[in-house]
Amino acid sequence: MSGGRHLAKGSQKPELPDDGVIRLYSMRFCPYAHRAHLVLNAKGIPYHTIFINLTEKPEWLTEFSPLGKVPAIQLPKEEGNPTLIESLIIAEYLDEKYTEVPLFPKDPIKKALDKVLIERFNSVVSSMYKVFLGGSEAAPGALTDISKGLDVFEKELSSRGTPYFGGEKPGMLDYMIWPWCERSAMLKYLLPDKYEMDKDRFGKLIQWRDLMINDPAVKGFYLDGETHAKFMKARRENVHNYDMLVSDAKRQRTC
Ligand SMILES: N[C@@H](CCC(=O)N[C@@H](CS)C(=O)NCC(=O)O)C(=O)O
Repeated sequence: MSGGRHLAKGSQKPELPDDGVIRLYSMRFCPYAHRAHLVLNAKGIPYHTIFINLTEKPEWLTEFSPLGKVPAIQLPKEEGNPTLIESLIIAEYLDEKYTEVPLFPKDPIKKALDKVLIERFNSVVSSMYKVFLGGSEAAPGALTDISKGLDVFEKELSSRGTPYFGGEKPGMLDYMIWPWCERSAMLKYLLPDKYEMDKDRFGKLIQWRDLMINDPAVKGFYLDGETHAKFMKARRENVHNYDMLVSDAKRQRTC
């Protein structure tokens, strides 16, 4: 909707067609917004994306996202044209509303246990960000904490005996943890010793990662580790290069 550019302070509220299509307020490098893109893509739900500059937020953002965060989705087909925030709430709403491609297990206990695992993944996320933002010297022990956190998921995948947490196809747990798993490929570029996952310790997760990269929903919003690292390195210097991909594409077109 915004041509891939992130709308900032002073920008006009985007004019949207009266087509009843969901609008997703996003930021290209936000892992939480990434979750919403994955669910929408996996379910084949059409949507318009409005990318937001989160350091210079447009004045109108809070009309759609009261806390000024992404993701937020606007639902023109629902009574009163409501918006939803919080990636997990958005994901669960979409799963309940669009049932053709179910992502959470139907069985309430299985669903609840998957939600527990999504919650437990948060500790992996916080350790990852310590390294992403500060490097391993700035966060001693963080790499060990990431591995310890991932042990739980390696064990879980092994005991399920299926290629994905969701079974033969990715399910909600797969998609909810993927944004950070995709970003873990940054470690190779952010750490001096070209970090790679231990193949013996994380054999199942490595196979899972290779399958996930080829999943159509993932492919639809995928960025490689080098690109994520480029954004993150700038962020370390307090530069938020939101339009990095837009400018890259423009440069490619003009040369
Ligand atoms: N718990 C929220 C987290 C969303 C979040 O923190 N998004 C960040 C971008 S990755 C954001 O909008 N930050 C802007 C701000 O906090 O002002 C979710 O799951 O959706």
